[in-house]
Amino acid sequence: MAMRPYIVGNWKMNGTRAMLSEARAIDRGAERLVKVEVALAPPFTLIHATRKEAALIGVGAQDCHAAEGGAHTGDISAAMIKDAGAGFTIVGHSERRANHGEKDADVRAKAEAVLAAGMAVIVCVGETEDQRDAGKAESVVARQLRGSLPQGDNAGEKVTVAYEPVWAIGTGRTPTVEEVGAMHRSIRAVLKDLYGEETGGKVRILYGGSVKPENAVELLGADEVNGALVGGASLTAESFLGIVVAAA
Ligand code: G2H
Repeated sequence: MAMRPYIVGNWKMNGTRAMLSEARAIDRGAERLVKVEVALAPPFTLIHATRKEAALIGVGAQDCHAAEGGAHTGDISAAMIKDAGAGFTIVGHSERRANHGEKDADVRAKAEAVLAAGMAVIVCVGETEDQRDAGKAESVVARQLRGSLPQGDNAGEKVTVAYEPVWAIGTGRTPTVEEVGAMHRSIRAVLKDLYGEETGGKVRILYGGSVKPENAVELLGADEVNGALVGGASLTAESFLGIVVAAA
């Protein structure tokens, strides 16, 4: 049976309380589209308010610290995020890997902290343009998966993977449907190897990178694509709901 598509908006470092009206509109729009699971990851500062304003959609965070607490000025733990009303956290986004030097082991520690706090986790992976041009895209992503995905009992049951080719993020460029399908099939094989045939077969694999209403039908139709992680096009209800409609 086909999986229910999962469309997640990643607001990145965008949004003040004025943007809660968009979250409300997304929530109202999603109500009519029960075939699709919809979620938003606003900045930390809006998690609590988004949870209160948008009752139906999932609400999550974009990152967390791996430690439970302590002397980490400016950081936020997974338990704090859950306490603010979140049900999931994204980890390992390429902007975190590039801008904050996060390595696979850091991403895994964060993913395991998210699960320990009782939330689901979205783990991001993706190759750079140079790596793709060198023919190493699939091996790079496989290495990231093996190094970043959480381990432990039942870990695979609360995991979603987001494949985001770095060269497609915010650039307007997207891989071909064939390239997306080939990568997602390769990710599925790694997931089955890591988590077993049954659990690995059920992990949702999202595509991310310049998804828009205009290209969503095509990208979501690629092999083994179970949804999308959407940045720029999630900032208004109009464009985000256009993608949700395309997934329905
Ligand atoms: C990739 C994506 C969301 P955008 O980072 O995670 O952003 O859709 O703006 O490329």
